[in-house]
Amino acid sequence: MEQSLKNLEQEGLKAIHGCTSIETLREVELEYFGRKDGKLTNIMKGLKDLSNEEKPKIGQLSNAVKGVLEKALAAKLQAFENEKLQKELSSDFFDTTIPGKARTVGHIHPIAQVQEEVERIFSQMGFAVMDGPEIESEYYNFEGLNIPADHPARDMQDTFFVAGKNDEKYGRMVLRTHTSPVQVRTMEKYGAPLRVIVPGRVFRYEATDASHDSTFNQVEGLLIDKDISLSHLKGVMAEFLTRLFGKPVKVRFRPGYFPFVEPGVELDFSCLLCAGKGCRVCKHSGWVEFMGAGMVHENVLKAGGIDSKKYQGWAFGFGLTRLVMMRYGIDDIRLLTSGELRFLRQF
Ligand code: FA5
Repeated sequence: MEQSLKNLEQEGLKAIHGCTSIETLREVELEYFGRKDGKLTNIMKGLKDLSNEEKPKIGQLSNAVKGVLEKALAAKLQAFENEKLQKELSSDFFDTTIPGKARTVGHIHPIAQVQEEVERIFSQMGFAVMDGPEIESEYYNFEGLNIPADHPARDMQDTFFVAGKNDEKYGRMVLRTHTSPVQVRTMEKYGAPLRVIVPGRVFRYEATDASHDSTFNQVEGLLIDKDISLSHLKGVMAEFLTRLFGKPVKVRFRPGYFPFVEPGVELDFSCLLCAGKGCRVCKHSGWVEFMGAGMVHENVLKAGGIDSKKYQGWAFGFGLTRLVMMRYGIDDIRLLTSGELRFLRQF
């Protein structure tokens, strides 16, 4: 009995050490300690049948064997668990000494930056910011603005036509050549009084050069109320440009022609570079050409459903892209839509 217990211990240790996985270790544990038919369990169960002389000796020995095997099982289990942990750690290894990867953060395009500033200043003066479709009908782009189909003023803006429907009232579809179509749209929608600006993209079938692009941005302004005159426009624009440039700016009117205003004007502002003395930027005139404007034509008010006997107002339209060029001293308009990051990262 004594010998077979010693053999069992050796055999058990060998089986434990030979295990290659937790699963096989569980099998060995069952083989020796299984409640029903474990090799050691059976010996322990048989202790009661031994003689009084043998009982304590064999009892002690089997407890010792049990202890040795249990210890070996626990050590082997621990070894497997350590191995598993080690594997997990090495696959998830995170080297805290490696320098971090810098995340690049984008920024707002210079045209959008200036547009936001323009919107902020006009909002402070009580103007609402409106929007309109870039694909527009001939009616809103021309007829509604007092430019009939056979009028030579149609040639002032070379137009991209969009293939498709040709409605009897609204005509063909075009890429809007200016933001002015939103004048009639907002009058129809909101009536008078009105105080809005409309920033947006416009398109012209034009050859491009350093100061002309075929896609550019404009800002339209429209104010309709009682007893409105061009002197209000002069005051609003002088205030707007002064806030935008952060120094006092003067404005002046020259006669201008646009079919949708009467009278029509061109507005210039005093050159900021030379303070009116004359330089290369203002072509030595002391003034920079800025925008077209005028009192809204009676026919346009009519198209917008506004009673011209009660209300009148003015409208203006300036090139936002050109303003951005002036603001940042950009000498080629095409850079702004080139997607060239080395250029854009400067702003
Ligand atoms: C107009 O588009 C009129 N709708 C403006 C207007 C509105 C007048 C309301 C009266 C009342 P004009 O074609 O001049 O006007 O264009 C206005 C501005 O857009 C110009 O002053 C210029 O700054 C800019 N612009 C015109 N063509 C180009 C172009 N090809 N590239 C970049 N900017 C341009």
